[in-house]
Amino acid sequence: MHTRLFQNHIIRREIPLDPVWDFHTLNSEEEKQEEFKMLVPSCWESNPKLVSYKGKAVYSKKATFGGNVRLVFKGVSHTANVYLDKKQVAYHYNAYTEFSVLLQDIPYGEHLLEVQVDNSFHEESALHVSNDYYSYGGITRPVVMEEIGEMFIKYVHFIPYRENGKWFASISASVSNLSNEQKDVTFKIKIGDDEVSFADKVLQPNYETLLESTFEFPSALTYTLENPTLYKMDAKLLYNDKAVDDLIDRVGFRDIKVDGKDILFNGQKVIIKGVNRHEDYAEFGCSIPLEAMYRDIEIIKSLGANCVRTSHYPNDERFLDLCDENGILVWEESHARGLNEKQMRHKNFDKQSADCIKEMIKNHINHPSIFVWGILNECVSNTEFGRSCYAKQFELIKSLDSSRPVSFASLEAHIGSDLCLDLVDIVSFNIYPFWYHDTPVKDSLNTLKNFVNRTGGAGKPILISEIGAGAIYGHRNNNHEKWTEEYQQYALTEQITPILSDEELSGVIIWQYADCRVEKGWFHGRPKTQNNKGLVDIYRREKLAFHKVKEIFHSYQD
Ligand code: ADA
Repeated sequence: MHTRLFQNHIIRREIPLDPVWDFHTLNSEEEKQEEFKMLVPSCWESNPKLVSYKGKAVYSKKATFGGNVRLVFKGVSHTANVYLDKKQVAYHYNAYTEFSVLLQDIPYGEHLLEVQVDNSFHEESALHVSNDYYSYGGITRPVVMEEIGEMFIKYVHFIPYRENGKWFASISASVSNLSNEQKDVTFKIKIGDDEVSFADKVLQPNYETLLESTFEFPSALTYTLENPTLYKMDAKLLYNDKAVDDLIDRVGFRDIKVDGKDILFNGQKVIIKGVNRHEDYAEFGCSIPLEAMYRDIEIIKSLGANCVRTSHYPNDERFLDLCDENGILVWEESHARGLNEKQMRHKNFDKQSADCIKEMIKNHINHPSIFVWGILNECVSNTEFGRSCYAKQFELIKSLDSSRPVSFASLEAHIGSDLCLDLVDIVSFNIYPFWYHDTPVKDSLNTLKNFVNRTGGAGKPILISEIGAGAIYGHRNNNHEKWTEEYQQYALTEQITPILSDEELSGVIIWQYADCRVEKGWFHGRPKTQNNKGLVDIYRREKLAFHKVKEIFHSYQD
């Protein structure tokens, strides 16, 4: 099952897991209910009998294997308990980040793998709450089982930087020795025509060793948005001169900087022309087939956009691979949307947020398309308590990756009171003139800029991280009424033109690319229980505004 757009391993063997699993729902007494055959990956809502099912269910599958095995779950929505032969081997919370389980010294034979999944808004859940998007259920992203020997490569992180016109990279890798013996190994990494190595490393028994160094890559070509040059980063672990494990990822040599009010990509000022995109595609929900991801990228490119914001959670890695390949910049966001102070004081908020950030960065740090890390969309950024949460999370991000700017999309209502603008590298606000209010756009922008210039955000790039208007696909008339396609087209024209022509701003990310399903409690103001502010609808049918935005985006070249 492909978890990426390229082969991740040649030496490490993958144990195939058939895509159809046994499946049954559980009632509140955890008693077995109806049985189904369920496809993995998919959302259980794709099954007409489960289209709005909130609750628990169990996936089960028999597989034959033995020895050391690594199970990788790319995304289970949203609370997972994993069992092997009825014994719990893993727990994970959050639909949008990858987790893995290492099973050691398993006797060879047929084993029963079970995954209990819960998508209800249970009391332990601080981030998945009733919201203006839908928390689907199931094993929604690929699952892989890998055969592991005595030693294996956990990760290889690659941070490129340029010095005196030459490309270098700081590389940190983690290698695990599962045996009871000390092992002398060599760790080699090939990137394009260049090969670097960590020679003669001693791995202590039952221990994870971190390897860190910086290397020059003399033959590396720069990754640009026009020409997104990608390299396979092929890491091999050698023992007694024999390769015992490998890990293949893809990287690009590019740098991102903030310089005064500008965002610089390889030293060039870049103006963001983007769309916010939920992982939601009609009947497939958040488990979007690769073909549909590919189509989304092609539609977004045709719009003339150069950026996608993964509102409001980390995305499927295959989508990020498509962004890398197409030179589409990515604002990747940790999972949270519009939480109030009570929700941010939830007993699990800190841990679940930190886990999401760690897993997002650990698994996605090598994607050259990711230019900024975002957190806590429209949460409480105007109280001291709220500020302490933002500060903690930004500190964590900087400790994991200091090579990228950080930001958060602040609530329009916090213009005048936001306390967190000194914490960010890029100031970002969501504003909705011509939708939630009819203030002229220029006035909204001036109010925003005047406020930012009085805060710790002064002198930093300013991004309009959301702006937009609703339209029900096919609802058309010239009465200039909200919800018509004509009004959305008019509003977006009025909204984005002044932003893109404003030298003091670094661009706009339109809310949103496509309509998406929302939780049933959000029916009010959400016709069809959908957020209808998409430029295309859930089937990617273009609304009038799509064509207007296309015209405007194409008319603004950097
Ligand atoms: C907010 C929020 C989005 C969506 C949008 C809207 O800014 O960040 O998730 O809810 O508003 O449609 O109102």
